[in-house]
Amino acid sequence: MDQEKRLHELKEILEKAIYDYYMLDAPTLTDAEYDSYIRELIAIEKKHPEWVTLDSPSQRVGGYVASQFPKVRHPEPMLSLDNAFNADELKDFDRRVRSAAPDAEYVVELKIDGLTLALTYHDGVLARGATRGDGEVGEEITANARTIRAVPLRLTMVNEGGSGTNFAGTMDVRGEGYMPKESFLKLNTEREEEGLSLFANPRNAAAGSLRQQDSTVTAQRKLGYFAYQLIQAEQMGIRTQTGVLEALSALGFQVNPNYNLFKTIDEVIDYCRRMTTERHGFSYEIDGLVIKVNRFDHQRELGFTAKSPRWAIAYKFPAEQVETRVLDIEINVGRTGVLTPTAIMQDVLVAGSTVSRATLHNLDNIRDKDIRIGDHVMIHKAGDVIPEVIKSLPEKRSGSEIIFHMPADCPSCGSPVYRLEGEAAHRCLNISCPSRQREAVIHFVSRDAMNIEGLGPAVVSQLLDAGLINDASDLYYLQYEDLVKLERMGDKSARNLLNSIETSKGRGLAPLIFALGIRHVGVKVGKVLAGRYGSMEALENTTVEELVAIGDIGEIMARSIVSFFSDQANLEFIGRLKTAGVMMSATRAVVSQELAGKSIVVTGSFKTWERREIEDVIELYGGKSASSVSKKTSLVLVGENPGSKLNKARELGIPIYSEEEFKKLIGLN
Ligand code: 3B8
Repeated sequence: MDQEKRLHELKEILEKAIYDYYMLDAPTLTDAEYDSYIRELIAIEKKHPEWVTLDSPSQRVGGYVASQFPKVRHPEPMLSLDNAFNADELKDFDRRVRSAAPDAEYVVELKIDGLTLALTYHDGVLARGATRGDGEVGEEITANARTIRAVPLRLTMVNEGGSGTNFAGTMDVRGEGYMPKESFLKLNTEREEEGLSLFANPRNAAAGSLRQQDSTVTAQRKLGYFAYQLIQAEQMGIRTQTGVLEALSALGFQVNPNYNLFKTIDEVIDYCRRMTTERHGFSYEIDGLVIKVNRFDHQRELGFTAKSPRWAIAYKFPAEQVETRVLDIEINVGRTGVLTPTAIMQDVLVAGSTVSRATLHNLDNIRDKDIRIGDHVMIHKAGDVIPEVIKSLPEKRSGSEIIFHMPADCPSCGSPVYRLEGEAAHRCLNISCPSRQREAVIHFVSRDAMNIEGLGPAVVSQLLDAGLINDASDLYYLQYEDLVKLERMGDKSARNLLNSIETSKGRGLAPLIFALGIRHVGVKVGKVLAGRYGSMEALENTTVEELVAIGDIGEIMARSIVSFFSDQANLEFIGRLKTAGVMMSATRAVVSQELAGKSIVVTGSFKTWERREIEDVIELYGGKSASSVSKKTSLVLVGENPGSKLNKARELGIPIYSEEEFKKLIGLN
């Protein structure tokens, strides 16, 4: 067959496979098939380098198949648990359970803060260990799983009372791999002495340990494992979750002993309260409790949603507050010139990781909470992630605390700092302020923007300090010889960096618009503008009226956009990008034209897609998604729990499509 024709055919097959896998969650090729097509494609491209394009699936290999571990498909998808954060949400759960299984009983287990690890036994012998991955496909880490002492390599024979466990065939066990607190602290102490980067929490440390190429390293990390699920339990005659835990224990697994059976949700809630205060009393971290309907027949009645069992829920402990001290307040100057005060604090462990900095947002916040340098403060993690100062503890002051003042001059460039009318923020208005430029470059290369890998804040600083770049456009003119001269930049990282910079040229119009850092223009608006204008040039020539007429864009945003494109310096910046070959028009990969010319409004939730994926699906089939129903709407796609858009569609007589009908329309089933 003609090589060029085969190349196109392979690309089509592979693109469809990626689409089916990542967008539809419905894989059509096995990993082995995918790999074999990719190898064939790469072989042709090697012979004909002139045929390689930036959008070839071969270019993705680094991204998707980067892992060193083989992928394995789980025998049953590994689902995740729904969360409950308070007693009311537990009662809601109970109501749902009771409507299907009125006399259900609950087993409550500790929720170990580790990572799910699936073990497969053949004829009683450990054959495979796999991480959760995306729930469908995980990574095979058998050699590393074998190093965990709590993981039996061979199951114990249990043959009492005739209910002998049959080892012939396959047994799949799931549980939580974790790192005990003591091992975690010891590991980080050692790493600190060796000048290595520290793990933020035991869970990350456990994950890092299981993903070691060298399993002797994993062995030294002293991981634990608690088993809680046995896929073939039913076939083995087991009828309850407590039965599973007992059987696992008899087979030689470690089962966490702190589980309890309760008849009512009130007892469960009492227990949750008690464990919330006792949560730190274990030698491993727990982040909540798992509540499961005990009997399998009840579980079956309840079934599953797309992502989670309806018969179980995770009760998550409330965010923790701990005390520490503010040692200093530092100022960071951001991309838009805003001066953000940051508290530098004594290291403290909060919600599982060490924290030493927290944003204080602005001067008003510091004054409202009366936070002074030297103060004792209470901190927590907002959303369990972002460290935040809740309040100061004035009763603990010694008198030597210092009241914070915003500097009169920008700490980065020395130009005067202003507080604009009606704004909480103090700003440096100097657009060539080095700190602002640094942040602008960091934004430009970030994941949702041009997604240039290997270009973290430290490297950006190096490039700016060495005078190799003045702004982000200069990245596209960097030479290999410039890069290798930099400290800590080897031959390989220099090449990789140049590659990612090159790849980013084809990233597309929407991320590029976002990358420009126009005030008020986020990822979403970037997409709207790219979809509407199709090219940078068209956008450069737009007007406030035209922008406002789109509907998704307000007056302030429109002014900001027009003002950005009327600035000569910005146009020159874009010009340098264009000259370097950065793609300036919207050429979104469109798989087909089923939805061409259709404006589609979506409401509700869906089985096949996450809400945020649907817009991409619509675009992939040539359609446009709109946020509100109007006479111009071609159709409204309605999922579960639709909002008021459905009524509006009915009023206006817009065609309404269910998920199934929509899938038929675009030729999926
Ligand atoms: C079903 C049951 C997920 C889990 C589960 O200690 C399901 O049971 C799950 F879809 O993630 N971290 C536990 C823990 C986690 C899960 C579980 N039981 N004890 C845990």
